[in-house]
Amino acid sequence: MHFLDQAKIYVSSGAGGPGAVSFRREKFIEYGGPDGGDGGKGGDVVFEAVPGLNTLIDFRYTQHFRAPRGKGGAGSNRTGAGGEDLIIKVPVGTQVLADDDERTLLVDLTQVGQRVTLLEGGLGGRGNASYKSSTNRAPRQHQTGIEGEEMWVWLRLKLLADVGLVGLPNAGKSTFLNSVTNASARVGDYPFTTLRPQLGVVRHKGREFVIADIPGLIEGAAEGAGVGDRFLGHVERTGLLLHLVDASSDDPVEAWRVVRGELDSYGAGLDDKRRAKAAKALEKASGSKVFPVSAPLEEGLEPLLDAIIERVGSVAREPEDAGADKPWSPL
Ligand SMILES: Nc1nc2c(ncn2[C@@H]2O[C@H](COP(=O)(O)OP(=O)(O)OP(=O)(O)O)[C@@H](O)[C@H]2O)c(=O)[nH]1
Ligand SMILES: [Mg+2]
Repeated sequence: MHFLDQAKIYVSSGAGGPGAVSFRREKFIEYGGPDGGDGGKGGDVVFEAVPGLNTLIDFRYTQHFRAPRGKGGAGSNRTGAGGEDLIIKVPVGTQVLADDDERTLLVDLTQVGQRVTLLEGGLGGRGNASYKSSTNRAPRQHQTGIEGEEMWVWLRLKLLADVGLVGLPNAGKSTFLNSVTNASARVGDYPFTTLRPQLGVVRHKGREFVIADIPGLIEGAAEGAGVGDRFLGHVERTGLLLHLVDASSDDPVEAWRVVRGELDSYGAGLDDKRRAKAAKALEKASGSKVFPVSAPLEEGLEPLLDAIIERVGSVAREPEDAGADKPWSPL
């Protein structure tokens, strides 16, 4: 199956049906009065996340999606039928983005069966029956129905895997995927055998999880080298990254470093994202401010120390009266 993780489509909701102008005509009933019904509502445009799909390829062939309009109202106070909602089925992990410079996120479909209405159909117009009043017993007024809405949107698929597989090209990622999952990814003794993300399901000790294999990263991937970091979005949402390093390479440590570097320079940084998320969750649970730090990398230490100083301010001594030349001892 072909893989496509971005597509631009046009969507429009249905216009409301027009209200009817009609008068009751029956034998023996004079001045039967207005009985034109309201128009039906136009169809909505709805996105639904469905299982078993992992590509947006279908949207390469069909780009226009129009929900039908509502039917017109009719005599005898009959309301027009509503236009059916247009359900656009997309893979789980699809985001719908506005066609603006910021690519504003409109819809994020992360769960199977999730349905989100993007555009509402227009309301049906009022029929003339609804204009009847004590002063106007034979109104000819009616409404035509509200227009639908239309827009161009981007679909972006971010595969939802539990584990993301990263590493240099030719590190053995696809071989690993094939050996632990049901996948049959292409393996080759040359870089960039894998050009698009692959998913595999691991069944281990009664548990199941999904691994995503993405094309290899090379130095400069964040700036577009190789196939770039285009596919890192697919492992952005995984809870865990599995970094595969070829132990037989000339310099495995350097290989590890290159990939780490690319992960760090990707967008806001995959690491930072995860760290920020964890920090936020901790903050929420504890009600205290959380300071993410890495002691070995000496990251985040400064703000933490600043905050400590702020709080213990009155007892923190100036360095000169701390007896700096004597080694510290608890006794
Ligand atoms: N000796 C040995 N060779 C391996 C191992 N795993 C993979 N290989 C070989 O390494 C080469 C690359 O394997 P792939 O699985 O295609 O590597 P990849 O990381 O998916 O490569 P790209 O998709 O190109 O980024 C192939 O020739 C594999 O047969 C391993 O554990 N040991
Ligand atoms: Mg591969």
